[in-house]
Amino acid sequence: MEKILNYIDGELRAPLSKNYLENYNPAEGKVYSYLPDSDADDVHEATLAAQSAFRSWSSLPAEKRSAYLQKIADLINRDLDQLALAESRDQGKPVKLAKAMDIPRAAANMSFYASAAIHFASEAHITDTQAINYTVRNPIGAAGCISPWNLPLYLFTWKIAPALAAGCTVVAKPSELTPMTAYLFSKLCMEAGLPKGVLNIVHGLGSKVGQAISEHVGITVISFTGGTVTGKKIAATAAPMFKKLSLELGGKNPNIIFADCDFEQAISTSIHSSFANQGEICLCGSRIFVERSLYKKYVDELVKRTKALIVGDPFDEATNLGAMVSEAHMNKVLSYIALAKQEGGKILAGGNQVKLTGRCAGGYFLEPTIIVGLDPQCRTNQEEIFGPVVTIMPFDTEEEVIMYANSTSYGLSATLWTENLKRAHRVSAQIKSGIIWVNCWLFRDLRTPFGGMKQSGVGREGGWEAMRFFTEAKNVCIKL
Ligand code: TXE
Repeated sequence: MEKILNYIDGELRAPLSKNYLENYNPAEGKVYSYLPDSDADDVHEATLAAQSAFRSWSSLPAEKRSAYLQKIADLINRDLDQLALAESRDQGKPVKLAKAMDIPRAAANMSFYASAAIHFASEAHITDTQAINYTVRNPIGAAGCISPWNLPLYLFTWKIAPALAAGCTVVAKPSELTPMTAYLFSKLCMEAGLPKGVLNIVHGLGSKVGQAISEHVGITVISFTGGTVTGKKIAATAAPMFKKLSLELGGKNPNIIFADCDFEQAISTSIHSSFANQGEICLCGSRIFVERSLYKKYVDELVKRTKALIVGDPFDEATNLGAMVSEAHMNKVLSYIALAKQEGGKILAGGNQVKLTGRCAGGYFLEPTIIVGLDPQCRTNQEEIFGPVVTIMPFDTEEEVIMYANSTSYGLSATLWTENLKRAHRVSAQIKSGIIWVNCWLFRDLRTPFGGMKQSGVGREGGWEAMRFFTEAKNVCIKL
């Protein structure tokens, strides 16, 4: 069985402990490869490599850094099919989704920041006739990038690319649940000739490798995407060391449907925003609020279309929902469905585990699930479930739905469906989320700031925000 290796100082290395963890294919419920069970010693080696590569990488002309990133983007595009298959095998998602979204987006992340590297600029301020100030933005040093399992290569590259473009070197850790595409990515970096030590990838558990990255004094900036509980742990370790932090955490996003919406668009997009990637996207709209006059029509149609979705083998082109990432996560989602029933919820679609036959007989599959009859304040409507489960609730007024939308501790994204332009602006202004989508969902322009409010995180990724995050600003003031 294949053994994944760490990528440290330009070469593939076994973990120093020689210990490995099992890597499951969740669609089959079987181990299909092994990944390094690395620890603080491997992180230390990776950090030393990143520190020693920093001087030359940060002083390389931006055009050369850009060329490396673009070369890696080209190699991702070349290997799109192989990477999509690996992503699907690791994560459980339909391979067609990995081909259409995850892998093209990973290539786009590299390309976007290849361009950003050469267009990045800093500011000058003329203070009347008295002084000229100019800002110098220098890369900080060795950066720690810790990413989750739901969109593995997509989110991994979303962190690494701006760090490298800004001139930082990197110690990165993919999720232990989905290590394969990061391993294939390390081979592409070697093929692209990326200088040794510029990017180091250490595989293993969050409690060992992730914790060691947070603690290491040689890593001065950390970009993390994952659960809110983990984000708190990282902040508790890194903040007293005054490390710069960007934390992209969970969400409990409202999907608000006004009666004047384009019904067909609202329904067909709601199917995606509810169940894409088995609902394992932090931006999924898990709480659907529908204006009362449209409520019955919307619920009936969403239930009908949800029941028609195919839960199946991720390699099958017809499949809409693949496997949940792990047995533990499937059980967590099932426990929330049980909680919803205890809280008085009525299941209108789904609610159960799906048992497939053949290759996927041992896999972790769930039906897409719609629940109604719950209070917006109950736990089901307050806690992140991160699975193919949505609740639908009616509302009467704009004020009421804004209050519901803002009533959780999260504030990542929100979606509004209305043809009334004034209302779209008015409501968007009052919702406390980092992203508001009006009449669309998951539409991304990589130049825009991305991130959450409240317990959905701190800091912003995307565009110049990410480039600035990986640099330290210094002002030079010249008196005239
Ligand atoms: O993620 P973790 P988990 C949410 C979702 C999910 C919950 C928990 O609700 O059910 O989080 O998921 C690394 N120091 N999201 O536990 O642990 C870990 O190895 C440093 C939302 O699987 O947050 C992995 O690489 N790192 C989310 C990464 O953190 C640590 C996506 C994320 O895993 C660590 C995923 C530690 N002490 C889950 N412990 C989103 N916002 O998109 C773990 N890690």
